[in-house]
Amino acid sequence: MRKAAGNYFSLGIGYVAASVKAHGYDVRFIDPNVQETTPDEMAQAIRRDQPVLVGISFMTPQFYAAKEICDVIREVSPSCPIVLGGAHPSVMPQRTLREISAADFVVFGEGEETLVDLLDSLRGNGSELSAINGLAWRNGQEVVVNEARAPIEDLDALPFPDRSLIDQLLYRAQSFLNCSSKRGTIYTSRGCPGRCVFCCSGHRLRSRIRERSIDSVMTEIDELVRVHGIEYLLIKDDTFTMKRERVLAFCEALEARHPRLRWHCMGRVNTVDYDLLARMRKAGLHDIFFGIESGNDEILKKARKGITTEQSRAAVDAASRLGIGTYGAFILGLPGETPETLEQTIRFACSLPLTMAGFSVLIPYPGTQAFEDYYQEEIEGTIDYHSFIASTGIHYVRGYTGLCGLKPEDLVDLVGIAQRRFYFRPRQILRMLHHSTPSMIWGYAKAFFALLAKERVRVHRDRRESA
Ligand code: B12
Ligand code: SF4
Repeated sequence: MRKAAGNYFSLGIGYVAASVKAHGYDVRFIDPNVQETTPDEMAQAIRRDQPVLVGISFMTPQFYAAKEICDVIREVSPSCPIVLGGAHPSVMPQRTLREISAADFVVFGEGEETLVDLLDSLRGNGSELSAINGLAWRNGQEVVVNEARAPIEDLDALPFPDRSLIDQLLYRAQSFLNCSSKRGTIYTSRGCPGRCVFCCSGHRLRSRIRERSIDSVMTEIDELVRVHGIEYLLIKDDTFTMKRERVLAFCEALEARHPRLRWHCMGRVNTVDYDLLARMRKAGLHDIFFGIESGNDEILKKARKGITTEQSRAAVDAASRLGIGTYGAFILGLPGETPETLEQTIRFACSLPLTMAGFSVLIPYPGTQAFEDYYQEEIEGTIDYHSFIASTGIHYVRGYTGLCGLKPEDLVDLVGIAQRRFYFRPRQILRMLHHSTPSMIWGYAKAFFALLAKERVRVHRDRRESA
């Protein structure tokens, strides 16, 4: 998983740490993913540092790891308050506190202000716990979920994410079309107005789009270039291209200040056209991510994606004509899928001039509409969070495979088949080579042989089964 997704410095933790530091608190940071810290080493760190509070950030697939860390901390330090934050606790604060008994608090939603309020309250010079918006806490046996905190309006007022917490060279953030190893990530806006059924940003984490000023963004980019030496910037906003005027202003400023910087962003096919992409290209855009999801317009409607296949084709064509690398993401097993619509999606992907494509099985993550639809009948406490990882998520596609008549394992197999049909084409290989640096070619070669090996295993298995 880490290899596939690359590893990222958590901007969320960076933001929260910067805010509490600005209020006079000291922060120590451990990232077990890149520092390979064992639970024992964490226990030692707690004993040594005697923190006034420990915070843990996690997404759903890391649920059990987070739970284990909480247990370790509780054992070493029975009275140290533990607070949980990040995507998973944010979308189910009450349930998280019930399921992780060693934790004391959940900060749900944006954490900068809530955590400062909590620290002040614990020190005895702040508000009562019940008055801190965005906080879930324990009142005896009861879990209390306070009112949500209003989204932070003035993002410029926040200090930049504290990247001094850890050696940034430990991170290898990926865009799949990396053009330099000296890369860094940034968030220039928060929120997404989308409503896609498979995504938390458009559902539980939903909030109006709020933007930082271009000046503030440029000052952070200056720091990334000067202090961290980055040559390739990954803009991780949910949809960077949502507002055309802002993208144009960004391009203007970036070109003037960092004409050699190359960058990647998350686009949306119905918000770009040839002219906009041409301007972005001129300002250094190297590659763009498009969530294309399906090759069938009815399925796109059911997924509430708000785009059409025609818009996807136009966007990918335009980017390709301009020499911008494109990564198209497709989901197999969306609500209402049939074997025919799945086939249409694979064909559609192969018909587009994409540099790369990724296929995954729909996983109804907590916080999404898909989760609520699938789990509406489930009883508390029966969710196995191990399964919320694409490659092992078989159980979680059952709700939808019932609709498309495919067995869950067939849907997983279909991901492999789609990848092979997409990548094992001479034209596709040439297209990728055209966009590659020597180190990327080595990476592609390894991925190519891995796919080939999987194909041999599959053919062998099919032969055995039919014998
Ligand atoms: C960048 C990113 C990644 C990166 C790295 C994440 C990281 N370390 O930060 C990578 C590529 C590794 C990644 C991987 C995955 N991701 Co991701 N990712 C994102 C993305 C696009 C941006 C995260 C970000 O930087 N946000 C900006 C910061 C400012 O916000 P934030 O992280 O939420 O932090 C704020 C609050 O949450 C809170 N907070 C956060 N941590 C803490 C800690 C404490 C103690 C406190 C008090 C507060 C607090 O305060 C912060 C500041 O306001 C989000 C989408 C999104 N809109 O957030 C998805 C998202 C978090 N990812 C998601 C998913 C599903 C995944 C994967 C499971 C996908 C997959 N199938 O492979 C994997 C999991 C990998 C794993 N190891 O298990 C889902 C989470 C769903 C869920 N229920 O958990 C999201 C929400 C996407 C979505 N829209 O559905 N992801
Ligand atoms: S998939 Fe993209 S457009 Fe849809 S809700 Fe999520 S972030 Fe927004």
